[in-house]
Parts: sequence; structure tokens; C-alpha cells
Amino acid sequence: VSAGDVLNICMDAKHHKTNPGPEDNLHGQCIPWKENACCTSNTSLEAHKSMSYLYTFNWHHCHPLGFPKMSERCLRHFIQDTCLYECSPNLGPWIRKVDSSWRKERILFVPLCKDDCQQWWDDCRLDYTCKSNWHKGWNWTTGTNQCPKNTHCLRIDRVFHTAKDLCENIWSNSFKFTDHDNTSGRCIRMWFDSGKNPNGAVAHLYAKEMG
Ligand code: FOL
Repeated sequence: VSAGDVLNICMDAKHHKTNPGPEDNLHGQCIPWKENACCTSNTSLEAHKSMSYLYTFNWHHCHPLGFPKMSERCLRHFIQDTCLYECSPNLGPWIRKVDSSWRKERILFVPLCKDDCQQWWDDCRLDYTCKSNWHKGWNWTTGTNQCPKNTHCLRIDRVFHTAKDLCENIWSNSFKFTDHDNTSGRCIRMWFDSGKNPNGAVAHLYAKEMG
């Protein structure tokens, strides 16, 4: 495969479009991807809800156990991660085939900018979870993820000791922590201004290097 084949593509996962293209009606935090997106308008709307139809994933899984709901400050990072994951057409160099019940492809080791990872951890460190890998091992008997037996809700900074631990472990190495900052052009950004997606150039750079 030539480098060009991995640029401007959508992964073959649960909700992604077949091909990227403009989306006039993206919602809220997903708006920055509207010029070229792998998500539909409806997916972008659902990205903002807990227990949405996307994965019926409950961000507040410690709340029924007596802990506070996830704070808005923390939640926005999970929404932004969902927007990046569902909408980005620039993750091609890191797409891998997987043998999974719910998707044919995943992302692996996307080099996330250190600032975005650090801010995510800083804003979530006082919130609660019972698991360090949110992809696997939940109790789904009620239709949404619940903390499995023999786990305890702990402060996020006890479950993930560092920002790197959070970004790398939470989604089974979707992300790789990097020491690159937002302006380096060498890392993928979760947060950027609408209409100025910097990630195409980053994907281009890595596609060339990876051959
Ligand atoms: N964000 C990023 N950056 N990367 C991702 O891969 C990602 N994935 C999701 C959301 N945001 C992401 C999807 N999240 C299950 C749990 C979480 C989830 C999707 C599915 C789930 O059904 N887990 C089952 C195992 C299912 C299986 O592997 O067959 C479980 O045991 O809890």
C-alpha cells in the first residue's frame, strides 16, 4: 500500500461512514470536524450523551454505587475523545484490522499530543471509576456497563497514576502518549479550532515515515 491510501479514510467500525465528507449539521464539540468527517450528524449528537445508542456506555458508572456523577469538566474530554474517534478522517496510519464482535477495525497507538492528554487527566483526576480498561470486562446484564464484582470505585488519579496511564490504558492503546506539544505538528490533537483541523498534516507526515 502507498502512503496515500491511508490518508483521508474512515475505519470500518461500528458507526463510521464508509467515506469521509462534509457534514453541515455536526453537533457541539464535534463541530470542528464538519468540513470533513467520518461521523454523521446523529452520531455527533449521540457523542454528547451518556448511555447513548452508540455503545450504551455509562460515564457515571460509579454514581449508582454512591459516588458523584462525572464532573462536566471531566466529561467534556470523554465527549471530545468520542468526537475524535467517531469523526476523524485522519487516523488512517493507525487503523488495524481486529477480530472483534463489534468492529472490524480499530485504532492503535495514535500519537496523542501531550497537552491534550495531560489536560484530560488533570480535569478528571478527582472523578471516579472502577476500571482501568473501559473496553473490556464490564457487567452488561442491565444493558449498560456496570462495575464488575470485586472492583471498587476509586479516584481516577488512583486508577491511572499518570496522564500517560489514562490515555494509553483506557481504550486499550488506541492512544500512545507522546512528548510532543500541540504546535509540533508531530502529534494528533483532540482539541482544535473549528475549520482548522491540524491532524491531516500529522497523518501525512506519519504515513510518509511509516512507508
Ligand atoms: N475512543 C477511542 N479513542 N478509542 C476507542 O477504541 C474507543 N472505543 C469506544 C469509545 N471510545 C473510544 C467504544 N467503547 C464495549 C465497551 C466500550 C466500548 C465499546 C464496546 C463492550 O461491549 N465491551 C465488552 C466486551 C465486548 C467485546 O470485546 O466483545 C465488555 O466486556 O465490557
